[in-house]
Amino acid sequence: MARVDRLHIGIFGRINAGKSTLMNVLTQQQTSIVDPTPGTTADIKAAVMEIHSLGPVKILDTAGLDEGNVLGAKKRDKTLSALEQVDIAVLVVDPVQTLQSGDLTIEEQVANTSRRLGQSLVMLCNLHADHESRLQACGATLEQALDHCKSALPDRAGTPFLVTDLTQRGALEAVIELLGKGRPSPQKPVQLLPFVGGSAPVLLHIPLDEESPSHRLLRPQEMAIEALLRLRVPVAVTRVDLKLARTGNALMQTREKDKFLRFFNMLGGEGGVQLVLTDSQAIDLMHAWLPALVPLTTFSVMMIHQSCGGDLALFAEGTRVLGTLRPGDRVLIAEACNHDRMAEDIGTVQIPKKLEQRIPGIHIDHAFGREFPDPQNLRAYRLVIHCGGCMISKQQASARISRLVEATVPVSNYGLTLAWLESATALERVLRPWLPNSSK
Ligand SMILES: Nc1nc2c(ncn2[C@@H]2O[C@H](COP(=O)(O)OP(=O)(O)O)[C@@H](O)[C@H]2O)c(=O)[nH]1
Ligand SMILES: [Mg+2]
Repeated sequence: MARVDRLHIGIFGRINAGKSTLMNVLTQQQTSIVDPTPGTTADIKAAVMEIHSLGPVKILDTAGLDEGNVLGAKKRDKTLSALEQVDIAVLVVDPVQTLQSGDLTIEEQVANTSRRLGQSLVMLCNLHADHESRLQACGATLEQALDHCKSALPDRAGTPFLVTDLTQRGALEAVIELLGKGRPSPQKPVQLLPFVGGSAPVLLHIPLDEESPSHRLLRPQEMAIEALLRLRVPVAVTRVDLKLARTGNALMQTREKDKFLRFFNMLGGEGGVQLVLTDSQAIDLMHAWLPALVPLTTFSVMMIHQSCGGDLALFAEGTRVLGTLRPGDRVLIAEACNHDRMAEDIGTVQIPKKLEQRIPGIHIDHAFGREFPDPQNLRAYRLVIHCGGCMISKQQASARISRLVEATVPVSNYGLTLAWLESATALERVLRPWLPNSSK
């Protein structure tokens, strides 16, 4: 995944607050149409760019949240789902407009949602050219108007705040400074194999097959080798012939097993090898061959751990729910990309077929691409099984997790579900190195 990790900045507020003006100031061009006609910004406008002090960013300009008609309601839904996916929410207000309306519903909705999702929030009070005369007309001072706006913030003192006229010189610098104050603190990168260290060897089991491309290993295999070398942990690599190991011929099976165990014992065996990391398709053999106390996990769990930001426990808990499903229970399989589906597609064919075999009468729905139910509709499901999510941004993934957590619906993913379908005890074993204190 050579995707740039962009900071997502969303611009929210009422009609005519100056959201599109802000977008254009930031992008320094006419990205969005600016006009006093309500509803000018019809859909979400996105711009990607580099801001010197912030790095790569994606900026989203949204429609006014106070548009009243049917189309307005549709735009509002899109705007609110954009709000779930930002790192920084910029709440733009025209303080005079806000004061005149005497209402803060929109501002409170943005501020509270963003706080609930743990995002950064900043407020930009945008002074239009005629703000003084409009203030006079309603007999208020600017301070009173600003105070009124700030009262929508759950954390008044802690929310970065800027008063500016976006059409004036210096506005861009001031806005960038505001965004810098709102910038979330960088997350610590997730270690690939956080529990590995010291001088005992790690044994990688990589069963190449006919389809394996020559001259290179798969990305997770390369990643593991590189991470271990950086840690100066000795790495040993071997390959079992899966076909021979699975023939009905006991002699051949024993030979493959003995060959593998000889190598394992040469490295120090049980107590000497700190971890065996295998391709998931060989988990049945490794689980059966290796003594029960030898730590064993798979490349696939390693990747899941990293892609979910280290929060494997959530997915482990969700996967255990598979064992409690009953006929009539509803499961949602969610696939974030819309790729061409092959005959043996994992999400639409393989997993449903295996689940229906194991739990006859189970009810399976699908969600593809961008569609993902809101918390209210999620509650119909006992479990959501999500794809690896390689096509969605970190922000989209965490927005989905937030919805699941809010709906209190457990979540698993393709890799862990397939492992559970293979063997529930093997699944617990491959999770253990990552979650040593887990209940099972
Ligand atoms: N003088 C001045 N006018 C502004 C400012 N921001 C917005 N406007 C005007 O307010 C109207 C609505 O602005 P727009 O950015 O389209 O608002 P949006 O609906 O929030 O996207 C336009 O006529 C803008 O020219 C500002 O900072 N200063
Ligand atoms: Mg607009």
